[in-house]
Amino acid sequence: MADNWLREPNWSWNDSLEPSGYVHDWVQRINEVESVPECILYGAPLSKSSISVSGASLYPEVFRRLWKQFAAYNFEEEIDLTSYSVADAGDILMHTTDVAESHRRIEIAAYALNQTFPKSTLCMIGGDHSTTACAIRGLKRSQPNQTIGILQLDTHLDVRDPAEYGPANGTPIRQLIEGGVVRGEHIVNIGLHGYYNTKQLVEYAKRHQIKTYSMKETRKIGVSRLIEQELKRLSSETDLVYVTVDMDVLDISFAPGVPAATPGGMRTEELFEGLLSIGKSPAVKHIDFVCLDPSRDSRIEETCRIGVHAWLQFMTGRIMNKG
Ligand SMILES: [Mn+2]
Repeated sequence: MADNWLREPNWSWNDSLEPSGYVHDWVQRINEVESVPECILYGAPLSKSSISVSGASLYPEVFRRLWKQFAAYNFEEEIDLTSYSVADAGDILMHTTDVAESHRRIEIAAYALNQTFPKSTLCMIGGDHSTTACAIRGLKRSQPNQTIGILQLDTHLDVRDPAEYGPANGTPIRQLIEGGVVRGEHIVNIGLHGYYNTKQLVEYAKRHQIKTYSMKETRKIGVSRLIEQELKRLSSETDLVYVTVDMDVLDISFAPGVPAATPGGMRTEELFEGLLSIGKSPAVKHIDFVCLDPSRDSRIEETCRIGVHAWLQFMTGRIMNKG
């Protein structure tokens, strides 16, 4: 059937003889679950749409290989992750060369997952940042009368002109505004800093009332406090919130595997703390993690490990929200 492009992921690393208490023993394949999962994971392995060369399409597979090294238990919060049900729906099959067709498939997959599992939290593993625009369009198509708010953790505004760059990783937010999918005032960007957004792009964001917080302001208020405050505001003004985590929000010294990471960015412990708060918010319907490129990462795969840890923090927050 052409309306579902999801394919079984490579689970060969996950085969173990007996349950060991690690993440791969906890996450189930979607066709194995008996009741509706609380969270559904799916991969969007696309980076042909990246403005600079990117191997982010490789991340969903590396993500699933590395999670084998993480216990399904959060030591700091004393939380057993296995009390939360997570199903892996696999990766969306990408077209070999046709980026527009691949984008269409991501939109359809997000739509279909939301239609089938309206109560589950969705989590997309990218891919470059162009995939976010597709997932949000899919969500909107599934719930056309619902207003969507976006919380974006990013070094960039991602409002470059689609007329010039096309549906690339520098344009997703502007695509959504111009497409009438999300209103500028329902978008919050946290993590901006330094010299990575031109004055013209900042002016575009102001004109469309995108709410922005620099790293400096974020640190002054506190990452968690700011995120909690903005999620509360977004949830009072919109029906559901989509969170997009561009891993380039991280400081370059933490993230060799994110080609667009920059000096002066977020520290890992700040990102982890923020994701706990995001996980705790009942307003969050969908989250994604994008722009992590395993082909640029160090030999010890440090950035990809940060990516898995970041996702687990969100999961921990989800369980804390359940109470
Ligand atoms: Mn971005």
